[in-house]
Amino acid sequence: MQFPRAQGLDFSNFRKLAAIALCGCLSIWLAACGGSDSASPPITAAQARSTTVLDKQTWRFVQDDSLTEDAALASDGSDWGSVTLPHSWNQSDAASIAQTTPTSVSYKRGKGWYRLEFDAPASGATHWLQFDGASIVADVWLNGQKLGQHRGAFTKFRFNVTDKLKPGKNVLVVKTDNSAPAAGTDLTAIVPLSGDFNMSGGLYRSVSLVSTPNAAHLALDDFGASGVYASTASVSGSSATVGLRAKLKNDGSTDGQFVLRAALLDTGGLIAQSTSTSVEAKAGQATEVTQQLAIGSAHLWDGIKDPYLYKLIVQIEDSAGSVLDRVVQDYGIREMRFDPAKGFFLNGKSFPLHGVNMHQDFQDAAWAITQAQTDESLALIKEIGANTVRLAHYPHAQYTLEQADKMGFVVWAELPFVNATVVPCAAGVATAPALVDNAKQQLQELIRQQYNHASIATWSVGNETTQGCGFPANAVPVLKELHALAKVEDPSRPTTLASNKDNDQVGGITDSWAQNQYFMWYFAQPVTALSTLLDGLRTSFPSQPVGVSEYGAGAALSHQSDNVNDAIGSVISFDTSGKKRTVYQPESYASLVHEAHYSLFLTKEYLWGTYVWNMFDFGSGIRHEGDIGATNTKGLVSFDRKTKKDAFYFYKAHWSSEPVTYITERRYADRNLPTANVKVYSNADSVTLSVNGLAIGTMTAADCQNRTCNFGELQLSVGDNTIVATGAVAGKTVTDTVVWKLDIDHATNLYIAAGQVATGFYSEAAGALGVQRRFASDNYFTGGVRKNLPFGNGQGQWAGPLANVGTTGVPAEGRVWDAYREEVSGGFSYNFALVPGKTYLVTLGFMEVSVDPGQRIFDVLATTGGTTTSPIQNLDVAASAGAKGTALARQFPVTIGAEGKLKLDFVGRTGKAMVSNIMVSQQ
Ligand code: GCB
Repeated sequence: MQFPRAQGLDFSNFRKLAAIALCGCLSIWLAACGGSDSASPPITAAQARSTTVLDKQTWRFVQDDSLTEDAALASDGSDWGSVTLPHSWNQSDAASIAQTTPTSVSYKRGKGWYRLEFDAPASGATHWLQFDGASIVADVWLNGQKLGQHRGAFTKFRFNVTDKLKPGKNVLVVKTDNSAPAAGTDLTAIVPLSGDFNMSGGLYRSVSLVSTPNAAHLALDDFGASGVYASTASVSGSSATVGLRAKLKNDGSTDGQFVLRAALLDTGGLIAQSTSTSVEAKAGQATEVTQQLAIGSAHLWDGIKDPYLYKLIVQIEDSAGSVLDRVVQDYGIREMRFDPAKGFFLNGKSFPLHGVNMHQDFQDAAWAITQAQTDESLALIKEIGANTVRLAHYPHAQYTLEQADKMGFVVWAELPFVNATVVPCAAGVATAPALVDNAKQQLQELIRQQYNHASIATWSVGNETTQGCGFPANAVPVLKELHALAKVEDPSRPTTLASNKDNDQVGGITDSWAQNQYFMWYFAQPVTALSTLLDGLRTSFPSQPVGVSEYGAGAALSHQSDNVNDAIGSVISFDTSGKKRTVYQPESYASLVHEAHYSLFLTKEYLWGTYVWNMFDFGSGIRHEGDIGATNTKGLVSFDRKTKKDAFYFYKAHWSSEPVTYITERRYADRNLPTANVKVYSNADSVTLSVNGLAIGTMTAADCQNRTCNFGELQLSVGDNTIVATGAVAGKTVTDTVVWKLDIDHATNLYIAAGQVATGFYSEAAGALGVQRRFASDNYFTGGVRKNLPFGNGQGQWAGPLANVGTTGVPAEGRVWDAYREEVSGGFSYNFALVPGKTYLVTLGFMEVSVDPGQRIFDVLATTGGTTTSPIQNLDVAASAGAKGTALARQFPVTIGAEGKLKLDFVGRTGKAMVSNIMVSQQ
């Protein structure tokens, strides 16, 4: 056969392809679009690759760790359950139950067996069983014959079953194993070895049968990829060049002559550019063809504002022009650049990336999410106005990437090399070569499978591997190897990694990098400390662009606060019985964390991107915190996607072009104090506030620094307080309304749990006025510092005995004693607004847990109507109570002066003054 030279265009053929691409499928094309190209015979299904999705057939399933391979293969599955895909046996444990119980629920890790009977395809020259993802290890048999094993929970893999399919009925058996990587098991050689997320088990993505009409095909055996690799080689003005590599695999028994034809079609179906190359492919071999498509007037993919996508069509034809195989994908032409001083650039323009992280799970689904659930998640990310998403901590589904391309999100894609580098963790144990091989395999799968997505800006080779034991020896060389491999696989994209410590050791390994830092959360330090850290990295690694890959705070929907302004350090995280636990997670504290971080980021031009951890609450069996179990609560949106937390609207006010005017703390509806601070997130020109129809005030955009309008303290009335915020934007208005209720007891009397950050946890039985008496969190203070008792039981309560609580005058509820306010120097005070002329009984609760008698002696002064008295003098709590952990009460009456104020000063004589709780009851 003569070796044909590069051919000219066959426009009629490509018009047909365009029609298919636009109409979505052949049958629709025949019905709706066929008229446009009636001169050419329609392409028949037999000419192109066919994919039969097997998901909705009847899969038999059993989760049984004791089932042997022989027994499983011998079973006809009739005594197993019936499921459809996507499926995970973790749909109904941690991802579901934990949401309704505050206790921690673990998730089942073990072995699940699937069995499917399916019919062989009617035609085709090669056949492939394709698994889009099976967790973690998958062993696959067809008709009793082992096809192989895949190791890695997130990537696509295929088996060539051309010679193994039988005419008629075939039996597929799959074992998936998501067991934890216990020491001595094979699972210790598969990444990830650990992580703050659940490794759901099962066939949680799609399974399909792919058939090609000819033995020559675009390589289906190339790490699960499409066999086609496109990247934007250059963009200059309006012209661009797209570089293509295609792998042609000839699985036939004879050598052949083929034409490889490629084209980019615009959204109108017109060919923007095309090319074709003649190629000889030897029997049984793969041949790589490189091509270029130069486009004179390219419409660029430009992020969320214009995510323009061409259709990339690559096909193999025989020398007579018949199509033998074809790959059709969306393709966006764009140029991305990371600058160490100026951040990220898209298509030559500065484009600061602001966005969110997300995992691939969903409440009641675990990892077995539907496309509709992915759509729901991405729609929320679009709504908030993010322009980038970090798909943590592993390769996400192809569908997610396709949607990210379409919606214009810039994507951080990641290898699941997370935290641990070796199991078991023991001195001198080195990272296993088999683990490194597996990480490399998964990296090649990630890059090849996701190569063509316009959205992907960077490949991350690891997350917090500095935490693994044996650092740096066990992680640094591996990160270097992975970086080098990523550059070979895809020289066009920079690598990155997420680091949280030992930055001097991991800095400089990858092209760019980013920080996971939880100031104000895990560290009791303000964001100024983060600022110093980032500026330091900028100086130490001047040529490596730095970003912030994670920051955030837990927010429990049922936890609220009266005042979080000095709460840094009192919201602490600690482990008990292996569970990560941050007990009190007021939503408003998380909001404060986000406000502080984001306003800092806006001052740092060099940051290439910042990513909130996390867009959604997600399943994490190692956790038990806030008000739910087995869940990381740092989401801006709840696990079921139904509730947007306050901080969601903070970002929406910054990022979205939609008008946002949102009153925070709507979930704190039953108020515990007679005043409330009103805070509104808004991007409006001005915001006007009213309460029960009465105008309170107007703030302009300039008053609302950081898109946050602080209206200050509002006096609430007994009953409903209907707060309305009206934002005016370009002559139009948007309003938001919340209703806060105040009962007569909490309007008249004050109950304050000093030092506490979360409100209302601490309740006494019905009070004198016949209503429940709830303690507010700390408020109305000046000076001093919040202190927690040393927790020990994992429930946020002091581990030691609590004596005397509940005796006359002292609150009985244990949690009222969990914290206290303590002097730093020069005393601290409380300032209350009370009714002039009324007499109140002030009851102060004290509990000593740290010092011995004689070491803390202080006075309490009361000032009202211009007169100061010393109702408590020389108080030595440890001596008077008799023992640590023993409650002590002191009471005194006070009649309020004409100005309606009472000031209590706590002043140390020896050591530091303190108070545990305060009750001020009108007599
Ligand atoms: C991190 C990890 C992430 C955790 C997060 C947290 O640094 O990268 O996987 O979920 O912290 O919430 O602690």
